[in-house]
Amino acid sequence: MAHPPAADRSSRPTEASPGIPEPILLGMYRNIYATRRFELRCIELYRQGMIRGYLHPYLGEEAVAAGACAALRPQDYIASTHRGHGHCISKGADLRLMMAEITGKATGYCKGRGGSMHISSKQLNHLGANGIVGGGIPIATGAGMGIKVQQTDQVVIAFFSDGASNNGVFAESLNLAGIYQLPVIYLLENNHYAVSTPIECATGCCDLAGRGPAYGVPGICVDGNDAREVYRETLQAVARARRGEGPTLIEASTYRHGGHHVNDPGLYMNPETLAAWKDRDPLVLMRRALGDEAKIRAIEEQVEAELEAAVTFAAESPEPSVAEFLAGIQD
Ligand SMILES: Cc1ncc(C[n+]2csc(CCOP(=O)(O)OP(=O)(O)O)c2C)c(N)n1
Ligand SMILES: [Mg+2]
Repeated sequence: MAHPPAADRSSRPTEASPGIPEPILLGMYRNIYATRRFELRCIELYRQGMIRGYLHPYLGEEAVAAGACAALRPQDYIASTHRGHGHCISKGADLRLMMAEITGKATGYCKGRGGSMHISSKQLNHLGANGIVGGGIPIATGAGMGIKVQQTDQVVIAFFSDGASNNGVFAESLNLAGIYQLPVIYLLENNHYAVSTPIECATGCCDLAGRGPAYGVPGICVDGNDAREVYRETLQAVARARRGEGPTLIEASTYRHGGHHVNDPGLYMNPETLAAWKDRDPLVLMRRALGDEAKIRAIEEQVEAELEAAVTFAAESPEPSVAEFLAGIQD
């Protein structure tokens, strides 16, 4: 099944980065690189048995979270998915607490109870990754309603993918957000697959951004492999939301670099299509856009040090006690 590489659907040129301050560009590169390296390390740890359960890599999609979260302030919220490591890192997570959580340790973000698919953090205003496909969409919508009632200028990003956009909660949430003009950015990461089902087999109309106007919500299509484009469009959507002008649906076109989860070889993916997308690797695009080798190397060295510290922290952290598992549960 052939899917056009993102460039073909891009709504604007991506060669330069006019108007984006260098600290933002460097920050986006840091988060793309940190996500890439964090996940590759997680896959190694998974093979060694240090990580158990499911692990859904975000490899190839990192620019979406990096670009979108760069448009947020710390007090803004996100809601995430089962493929959520990149959202968490780009929202400012401490790699040590993430690694401890994913390895099921008591020092993790959720005391080791959540694991890869259920990281949340009050401190980061991260409303949670979610093992229920589409589960984050109504949570983000509810947070948007809360912001509206409290009359702050915060915004929420709901990250989700193409499969989730076929769930009923997507339609219900957009409808509600359209009625109440909620400050929510619905960020649809179209990686063209739900497990092994290509998007063409799951919907009669692949223009997913086009679903927004049906609810009075502007729908925008961006190149999800280019963090700069995701950033620019999210920034505009965020500005509209802060002004009280309501929600936006952004469809970021991107592609997984492998199967659905760590144990899925993705044999159903067309190798030529995959190779075309890998030619537009978000990490390489961002590196090219920056061009400053010394600054790139400094970021990478810093991330490598943080990552090693995170692995050591997780390895040396205790398992949660049985008593701790029951704490916080009410009859
Ligand atoms: C409500 C619900 N239905 C089905 C599943 C099983 N499931 C897990 S991931 C997945 C595919 C999700 O596809 P998409 O929303 O495109 O996310 P992606 O994996 O591409 O990031 C499915 C069907 C689930 N976890 N929750
Ligand atoms: Mg998908």
